[in-house]
Amino acid sequence: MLNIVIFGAPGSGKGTQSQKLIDKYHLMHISTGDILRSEIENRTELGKHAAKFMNRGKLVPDEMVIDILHELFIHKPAKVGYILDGFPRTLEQGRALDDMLQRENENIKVVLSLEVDEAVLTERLIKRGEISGRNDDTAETIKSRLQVYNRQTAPLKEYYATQDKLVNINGMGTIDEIFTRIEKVVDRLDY
Ligand code: B4P
Repeated sequence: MLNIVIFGAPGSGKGTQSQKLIDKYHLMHISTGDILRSEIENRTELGKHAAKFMNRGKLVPDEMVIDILHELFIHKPAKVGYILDGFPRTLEQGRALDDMLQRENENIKVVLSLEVDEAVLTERLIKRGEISGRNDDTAETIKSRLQVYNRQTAPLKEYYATQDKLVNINGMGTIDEIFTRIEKVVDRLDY
């Protein structure tokens, strides 16, 4: 199966490029951010708890997102593969993901890390906040999310580099230019 992790700081284009990957390769999209936002919108207990973290630019506790993933893997098996967007975000989540996939005799084929300068990230997120009104796209929260990324999420790059799965993608330029770089990597994979 073609299981891809799309990785990068907030605003690096994970959601945007995931959509293009789904269209071309027919993968099943798993975005923990989208799932959590839908829980908030539906005012579920999980959503109310998650909002306390997300609105401050913090990560939602590992056990919460790992449980969500677990349920999805059981009830929504992918045919071609998964595109994991925004998960894993901590080493603990990375290890849990490897365990879940291993139980199905599956693994991650590649981790695409979108590399974007912080000034560009901030600019993109502020723009999105103005258009969408997303609660976590405010100047103060963006700063906190970038710090959280550098402290808790970026160490996963080393984890995947050691497994020889990490590919850095230049995430600057137009959406199509970036996707062309991604296609070159994915089309070379054996799956
Ligand atoms: P996410 O929904 O994953 O939020 P994100 O990182 O900001 O999204 P993304 O990176 O996909 O946005 P994109 O660049 O596509 O998570 C939100 C929150 O949920 C987290 O902060 C955390 O609290 C919680 N959470 C989620 N998963 C979790 C987990 N596993 N563990 C714990 N907590 C978790 O888009 C950004 C903007 O840039 C868009 O407006 C887009 O149009 C624009 N853009 C994209 N590419 C562009 C380009 N090439 N040029 C110009 N603009 C571009």
